Amino acid sequence: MKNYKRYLITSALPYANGPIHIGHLAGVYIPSDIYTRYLRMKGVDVISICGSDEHGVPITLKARKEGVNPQEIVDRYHSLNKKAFEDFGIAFDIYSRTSNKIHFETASDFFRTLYNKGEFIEKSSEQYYDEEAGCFLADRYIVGTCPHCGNENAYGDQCEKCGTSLSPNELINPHSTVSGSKPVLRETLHWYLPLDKYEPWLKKWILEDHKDWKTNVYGQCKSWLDQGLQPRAVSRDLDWGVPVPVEGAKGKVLYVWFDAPIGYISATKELTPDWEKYWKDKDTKLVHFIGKDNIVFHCIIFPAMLNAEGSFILPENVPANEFLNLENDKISTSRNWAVWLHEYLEDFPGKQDVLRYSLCANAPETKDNDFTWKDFQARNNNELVAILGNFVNRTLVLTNNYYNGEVPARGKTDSNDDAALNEIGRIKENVESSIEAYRFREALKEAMNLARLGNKYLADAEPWKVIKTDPERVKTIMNIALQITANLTIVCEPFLPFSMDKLRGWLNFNDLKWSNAGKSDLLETGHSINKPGLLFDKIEDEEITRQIDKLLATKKANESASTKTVPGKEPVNFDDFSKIDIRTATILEAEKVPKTTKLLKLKIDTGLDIRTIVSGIAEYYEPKAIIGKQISIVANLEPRKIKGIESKGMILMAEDKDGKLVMVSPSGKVSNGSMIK
Ligand code: B3M
Ligand code: ZN
Repeated sequence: MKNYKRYLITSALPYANGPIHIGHLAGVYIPSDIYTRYLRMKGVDVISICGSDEHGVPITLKARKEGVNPQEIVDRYHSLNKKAFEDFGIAFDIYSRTSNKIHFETASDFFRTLYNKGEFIEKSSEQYYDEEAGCFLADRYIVGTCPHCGNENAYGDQCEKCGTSLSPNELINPHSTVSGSKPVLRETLHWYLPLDKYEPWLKKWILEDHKDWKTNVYGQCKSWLDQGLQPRAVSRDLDWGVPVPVEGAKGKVLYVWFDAPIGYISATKELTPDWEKYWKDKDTKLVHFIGKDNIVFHCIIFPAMLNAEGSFILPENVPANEFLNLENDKISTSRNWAVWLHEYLEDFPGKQDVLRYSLCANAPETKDNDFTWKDFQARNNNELVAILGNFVNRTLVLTNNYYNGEVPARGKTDSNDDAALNEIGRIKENVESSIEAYRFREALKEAMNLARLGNKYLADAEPWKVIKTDPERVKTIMNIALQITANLTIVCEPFLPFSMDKLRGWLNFNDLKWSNAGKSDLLETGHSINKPGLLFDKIEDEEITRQIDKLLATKKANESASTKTVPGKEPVNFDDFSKIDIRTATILEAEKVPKTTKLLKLKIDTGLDIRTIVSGIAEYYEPKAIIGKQISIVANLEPRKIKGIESKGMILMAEDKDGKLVMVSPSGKVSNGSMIK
């Protein structure tokens, strides 16, 4: 394996069009944070880059929806998200934004370099145009039916149902999301990156040289490359974004997926004047942390751009995660189906590590996974409290009780002691190799094994019993338990930084070097520790029920919002209204109309007469069940022949949102023929 001089870690730049939720954390930012913290503890040169993606249709659509300027949207969410990451201890060296001047310059320079090298194809073509709104329809401005899976809400750039990347011309029955109108075709000029030209190079670079990439990442790349690459437009007709920096490009901006990854470069420039050593020296290891929907952009398009430019390094790895669901349903910003970081902190103040822990333990590393509040509670109560918290607490409390907080000397060790001490080193190595292989769930499990080891060691050695018979021996036991505790503050640090910081405070131990992990003499004899507090506390059922109820309320609100209430009708005057003869009646007989599925033939008593009405309710009512039922009818509707039967009048029905019909009946008994007015 190559020895790198430095590391450049990037995490996908979230769109500044909504707050950060647990799906973002689990998929991208917790893994990148663990990796970065681990490298920092190793003392290597590492920088971690992130920021807001402030361009593209996701931003302008949100602004349009709220009737505000896009700038207002990105300002709002940039500060909210920056704070959320800080609150959760995500270890970026910079959280920049793509609306910065330095980014405009960097992205324009990049485009111009490629343009001057003749790397683009300049092509005029017909594209969909919304005549009502007066704009071209790219990406999410246009929806239609996916030609691959039939999803009726596929976007112009991607079908979110089957994951296929699309262009607007492939959509069946396309319509504008701006005005809803049917678009027309209009001629427009754009610049294309000829991905087909890079195909042979990409095939070798990914399929041969990067067989080590995660199978989900490698698989997606392979399927793209197998299908064959096409030139891809890198400009758009929009007024929000980085203007295309060449003559004759008025009203055109860079495609957001062209400018956003360059955002990693501009953020590095903003961070340090020494930025080139991170981006242009082959001894830098570049790692992109992303979610699976970003794979093609980071593994194919951006590398092709970097390759075309010529002076930059390429990613060494792109450890993309799959998606996290919430309580069995896809996380969705528009349906408010998410746990938002800022709301979590209001409900669970100070419990950042509990969320970090449960998201990492359950991370969607190889397949989509589900976050449930019950699992969250169990992870806290059965693992953090019962395993880690319990071990640390026993060790620190006993040390305070027996030795007034001073680390006792370790005497002669027995074979159990030696086994435990050896195990510390083995666990450290396992955590390390798992992190380096981007297997963070496994790494966390190993780190927790150190606390498990501690618990087992204490349970076997029983210092609380031995203290009565052999107090000298207890000194050795407690010394070893304390060394395990000190090791925990190192190996658990990447996962649980807030709690380990607390623990180091109680231990009076601050030597946070990864190379210290595995050692059995981190705390010297006579070293003083402080009085501990509780590392974790139990989460009660009520707190979990409250969160589940909150989600149920969201589900309800979504259901009623999706009810399409028919718009109100034009007013009518009272005279017109009173022309309609609405009255009560009783069903005397009911039978299905032969050879139909929907119709019932009803004999009814209207108080005026006994007559026949044919009604389309057979799908909802059994004939037998409605005999004797009192209903409401329009008695003076002109008679009509339905399936050869003369129907005199109409039964009043309420039509539910799903089209289901329910008969309108008086709520108390009245005589047949009573007027309804
Ligand atoms: N803004 C897409 C996303 O949030 C995106 C990533 C850009 S990384 C250069 O899914
Ligand atoms: Zn599809």
